[in-house]
Amino acid sequence: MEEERPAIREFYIIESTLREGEQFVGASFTTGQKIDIACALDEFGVEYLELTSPVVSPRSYRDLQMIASLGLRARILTHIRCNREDAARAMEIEGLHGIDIVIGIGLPLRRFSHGWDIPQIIEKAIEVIAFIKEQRPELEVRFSTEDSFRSARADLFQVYSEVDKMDIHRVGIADTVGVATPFEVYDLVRALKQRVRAAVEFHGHNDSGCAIANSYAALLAGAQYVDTSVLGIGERNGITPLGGLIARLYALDPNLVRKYNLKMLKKLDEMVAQFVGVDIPFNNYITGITAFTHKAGIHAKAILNEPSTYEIIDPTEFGLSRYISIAHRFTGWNAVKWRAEQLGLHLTPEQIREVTAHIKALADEKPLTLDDVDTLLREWGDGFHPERMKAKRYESLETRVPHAARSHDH
Ligand code: HCA
Ligand code: CU
Repeated sequence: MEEERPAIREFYIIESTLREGEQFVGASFTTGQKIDIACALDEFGVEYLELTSPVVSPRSYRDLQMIASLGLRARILTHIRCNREDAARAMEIEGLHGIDIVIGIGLPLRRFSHGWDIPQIIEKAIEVIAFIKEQRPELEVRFSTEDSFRSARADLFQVYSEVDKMDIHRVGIADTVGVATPFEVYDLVRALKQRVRAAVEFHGHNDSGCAIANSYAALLAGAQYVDTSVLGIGERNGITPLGGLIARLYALDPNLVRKYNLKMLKKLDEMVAQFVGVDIPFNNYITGITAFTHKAGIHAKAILNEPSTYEIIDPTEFGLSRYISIAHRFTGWNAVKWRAEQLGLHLTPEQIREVTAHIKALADEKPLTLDDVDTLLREWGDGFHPERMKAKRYESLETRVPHAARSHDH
């Protein structure tokens, strides 16, 4: 019998680097940077770009208009509060494809933010949605509730059922504070899908490290839209990172993400990291410097024979390469042999064994670099052995000390 696979078929990425990402503390994108990000994301192939509300500032308005006029393949959305004024401003934008409306329905927000009760929220939502549908019926409309996981379910379902009657495109649930677990997300999406005709979108923050797993759970439960940002930038420690979601989906089935231009991911991560003044984390999904680095001799041996032994993601699909770290005490014969071959050296099995033992012993004494190992391999290839090499290293160290510094000693 065929194994039953979780069903994720059609899904779309709503890329929010230019909205949620702008709320990251380090972000203050210039118009040029926004265009660069939008074009790169478009080339990557995300289906939607969500941009900051035109109400935020005059430049936000101009930039939204500018990006909506670029004629990108990605559909352009903007994100507004649930009121007529915001909706009216958004509808002035030519080339816009949709409006994402958000409102908080949890008690704290009702009490400390807008102050409306549930019937008032429903009334307001219906008014704003009707306004948009009347003025710009071609626009996609999404209605979402902030902090959905700390809102009472009865309230949530009441609000969603009412707005769903307006025949909107999507309803969104947002884990605004990053408190939800994958099980809760799965459960809520399932329950919501039974109550609405609209497609479901998930937006998840990463405060407790569940953003990717939560987005994945949402998709498994039948959500079709997931919000991401490049490197996950957003409020506090951000939301589901684009690369992390891609990694997660690739791990389920590479065909799910081959609709995207995967080789662009590195460039995207680098670009946004630079614009917001951070480094790509060393352990980042796919693009982190150590993401495809193998160290232990046993791993290296298996990887050299068959990469899938210790890799669920093929780096070459992302235009990246794996790296086998050999300059340490865990190193092994196979990895050292592989490196010697890479360097075009012809060492006998005996020599490989000797040099491997030597690398291990040296690594116990001090940290080694790949350069050190390469030098050793070359010297071994030339017929050197440890004692003669010691002398040689000493010599080369000497010659590296600048003359002026040496003359000082006299
Ligand atoms: C916020 C709003 C939001 C909105 C999410 C959405 C959130 O910045 O507080 O529109 O679905 O996380 O609730 O980003
Ligand atoms: Cu958010």
